[in-house]
Amino acid sequence: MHTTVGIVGGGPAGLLLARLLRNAGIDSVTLESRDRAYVEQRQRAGILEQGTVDALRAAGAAERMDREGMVHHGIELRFDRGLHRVDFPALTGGRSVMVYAQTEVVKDLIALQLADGGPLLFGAQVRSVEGADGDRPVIRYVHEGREQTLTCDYVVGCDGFHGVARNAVPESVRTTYERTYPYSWLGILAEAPPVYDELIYAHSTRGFALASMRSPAVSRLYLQVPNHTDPADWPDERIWDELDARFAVDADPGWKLERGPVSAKAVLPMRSSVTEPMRYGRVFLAGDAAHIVPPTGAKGLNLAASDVIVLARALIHEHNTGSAELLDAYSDTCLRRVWRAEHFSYFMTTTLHTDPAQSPFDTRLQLSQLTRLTSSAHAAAELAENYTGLPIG
Ligand code: FAS
Ligand code: PHB
Repeated sequence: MHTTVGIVGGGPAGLLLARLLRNAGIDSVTLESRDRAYVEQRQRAGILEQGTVDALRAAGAAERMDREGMVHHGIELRFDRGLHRVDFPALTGGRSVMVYAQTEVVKDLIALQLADGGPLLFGAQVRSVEGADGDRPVIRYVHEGREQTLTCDYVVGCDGFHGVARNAVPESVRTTYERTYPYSWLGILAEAPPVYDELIYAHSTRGFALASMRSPAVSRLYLQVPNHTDPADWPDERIWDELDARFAVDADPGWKLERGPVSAKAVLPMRSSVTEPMRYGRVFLAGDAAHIVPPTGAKGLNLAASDVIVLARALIHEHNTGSAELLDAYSDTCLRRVWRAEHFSYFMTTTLHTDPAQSPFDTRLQLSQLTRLTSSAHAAAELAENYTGLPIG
């Protein structure tokens, strides 16, 4: 089989790219190793930047998002037992974010792809991507028990941090920059109505906590835990008690979360990672296949989206004009934005989390930074601009 663009991975990056190419009349084949149910229920991100929302709308993939998503015009920061709101539109000239889970974005894109897009194969395990420096790179994969090959004009690795497409970039030209963090997140999904209107990010000497949501009836909550924490050591009541303790503020001593049955519980390690370059010959990397951010800045899913928005623009330009100039600029164009998001995610993570080894001096620096963020419009604007998303491309 041959296709113009072979896409490895059917997560948000691969699915959005397939949609953008289909709308421009460019054929693709998407190979996803897992089954549809697994991909659609995998709990991950919850916040869409303005640019991601705009791209989903332009791609005709936003009808349910616009009906069920929740537009948020700010977040609340809690620290030193006080609370402060960051007003996005006032600080960014009108930008906001959309609360709409990655699971729902993936469901919407899969439904569209199966309805009228190019082939989307589930249970297709890609073994290797070969011939990146030739004219016809080849994807080798196993599907329905049989070894298969897909020849392509271009291959895009959208197969995440544990994917294989990255290996198509020879080690001799590939550099990976990374950082790990001395803590993780314990995340829960609870059938409990959020008692807050916007996301709450809390710094406390007990550790970080985040209150997010999936709907008016479902809460999504996270708390900082030591690395290698076993979720079984955190029964539901212990989680609720700890979250209440970390969100406590003097202005409202009775403030408590609404509790309810916990339907999902998992520990997520924190990692920053960037692989350069994001292109080698006719193979491109996008999303988590190229970079990872700690989720504190809500950038992971949105970086995946911005990569494929830039790449689709470049592939369409080449398809329509024969010029490869945007393809040649792809890696540098994306990496400028990737490193900006890496820094913002690092900043949010190290400012809001309590490193077990940090000194009281370090804690005073964090509180000084948080006070600056909530007392200076200039400092708050830098947070708001990064959180709602910097311009793409
Ligand atoms: P993905 O990893 O989503 O998709 C890659 C796809 O490729 C997967 O479906 C995989 O099955 C498939 N694949 C892998 N190897 C393959 C192979 N050899 N052959 C075929 N298919 C293959 N981001 C946030 O902004 N906020 C969050 O709260 C947040 N929470 C997260 C929690 C977890 C546990 C994880 C792992 C990530 C989280 N992220 C979060 C980041 C996450 O949302 C990613 O940024 C986003 O999924 C990136 O999308 P993709 O690049 O498409 O990669
Ligand atoms: C989420 O809703 O899952 C979420 C929101 C904001 C973050 C991270 C995760 O920074």
